[in-house]
Amino acid sequence: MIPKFTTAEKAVHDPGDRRLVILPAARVYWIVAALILATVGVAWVQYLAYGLPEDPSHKLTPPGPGDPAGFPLLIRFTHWINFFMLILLVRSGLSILMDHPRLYWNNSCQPGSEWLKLTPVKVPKDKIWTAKDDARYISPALGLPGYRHTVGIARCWHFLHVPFFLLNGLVFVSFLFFTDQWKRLVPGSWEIIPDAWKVFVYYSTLHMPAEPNGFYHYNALQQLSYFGAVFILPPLAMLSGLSMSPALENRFHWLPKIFGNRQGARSAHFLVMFAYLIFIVIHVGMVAATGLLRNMNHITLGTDEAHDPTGLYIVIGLIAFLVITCVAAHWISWRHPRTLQKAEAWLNGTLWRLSINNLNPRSYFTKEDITPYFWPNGKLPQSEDWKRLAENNFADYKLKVGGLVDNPVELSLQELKNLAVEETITMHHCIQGWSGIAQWSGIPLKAIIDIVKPHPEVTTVVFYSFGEGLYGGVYYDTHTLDNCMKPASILAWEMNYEPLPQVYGAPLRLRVENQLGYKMVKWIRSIEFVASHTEVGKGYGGKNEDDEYFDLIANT
Ligand SMILES: Nc1nc2c(c(=O)[nH]1)N[C@H]1C(S)=C(S)[C@@H](COP(=O)(O)O)O[C@H]1N2
Ligand SMILES: [Mo]
Repeated sequence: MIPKFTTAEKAVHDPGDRRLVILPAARVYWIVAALILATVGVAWVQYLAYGLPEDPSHKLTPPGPGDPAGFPLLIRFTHWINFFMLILLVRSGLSILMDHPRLYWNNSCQPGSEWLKLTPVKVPKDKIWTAKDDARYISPALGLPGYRHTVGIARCWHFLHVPFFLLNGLVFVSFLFFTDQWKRLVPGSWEIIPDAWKVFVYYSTLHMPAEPNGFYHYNALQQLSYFGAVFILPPLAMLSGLSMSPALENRFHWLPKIFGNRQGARSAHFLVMFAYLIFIVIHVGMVAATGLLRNMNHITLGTDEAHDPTGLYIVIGLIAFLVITCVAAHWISWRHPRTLQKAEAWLNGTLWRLSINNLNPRSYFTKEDITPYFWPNGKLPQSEDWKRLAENNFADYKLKVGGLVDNPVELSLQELKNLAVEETITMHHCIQGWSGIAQWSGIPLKAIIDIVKPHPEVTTVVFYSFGEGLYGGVYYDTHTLDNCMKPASILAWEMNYEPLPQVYGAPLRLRVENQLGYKMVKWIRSIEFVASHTEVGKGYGGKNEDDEYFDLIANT
């Protein structure tokens, strides 16, 4: 089922160059080698020098009255729901990742400073290379929805799953603690650590320790890894995910610092995904190797039958259903993306509007934090009027402000500068995943609003660009009047103490800090006050919202 791309869409989504590469920085090889040596290497040394340790599984006593036995229906059910959603989250996450296929531990995102590259491209120095140029193709067999530059649709899938994933996890964990089931996962003593090591020495030297019946017990290493998958990875996924939100980063500057910085959080989010993949591979492998039929019966029917194949058949059925779900998701992505976008707006758009969209950004960064690199994005305007104005250094530029206002105005750059100035140093968060910190100086939107006096029915401010969108047509975006009134919402003419360069949006560009980069229109031609964003363009709130299914509210 191949999507029906128009020629323009094909050029964006289905490029000729589809190479998938995985290029870790040299230091990553050293770290991985050191980790393997410190674990498997040490296990082998211990085995060769002292032989196999005593098998700690012998310590497991037969289950007593207060011990968990079997797998209640709710555990089995939430386990499989979790598996389904995890696969969809990983696949949509991969599509998001490939829109900026580089991972860093620094906020600057300077090409060359990555610890992992998923692109063979070296950023050219002799021409403008935008972050959008840099996006990579991923096969729809791996990514949801796959292809190149499909971050809007991928985010709909990713975020639509998050609330249900959390809810399912909450039900699972609450159930554990309402019953005796938590005893399976939560270690009773610190002895679990040396015991898990002993089990590890068995596995890594290719021996099998005695297998406890998982209906009642797990071995020490198994218990520790399940504990990690249930109690450690999910909070890390949540915190690193939240740390990428511009609204949260602007208000709670300590949040991304848990992971070093904002790009550290993005890298950690990726590493959590990677840890889950490794967990799934080992978990499934071990489950198959240690009594496939019995284990399948445990987790489907909840019975302890060693020879009945029913459980296995059910799991094969579940996996077939997962494949059908993935094909259906592919079909929805390309045939009904608007429905997906509306569902996302209905659920998460509402949640964010009621919560983090109300936060005020707090200034925090200083001159020292300004990053040496700042990815450019978008197409430089091709319009004759912009080029003519640029030739004259925008001396003849007039910003037109109108719509539902008492007092429409046209203001030159000098007139704007005489009105009011606000300076900020902030982090830019592009939807693709990269960031950068810069100083901006310009007029607070509040000062313009005070002059034009919007009518009471105005809820939304539209910013039109001289430039065009990805598929042609005027680039524009909208912001709520509330967000325009916030601190650090400015029309900037200065970047890093220099006049705003052309690539970065001269003569004026928007900064509205709690939102993602695509809402910060560059090369601004005019401003219009309207009653609703639905009256403009296709009605979804901006050029990218109209054409690429981006969120109207971009707090995450
Ligand atoms: N007119 C216009 N403004 C635009 C864009 C664009 O394509 N056209 N791209 C947006 C996106 S996606 C981002 S991330 C920022 C990039 O700003 P920068 O070039 O200063 O990094 O500009 C935003 N403003
Ligand atoms: Mo962006």
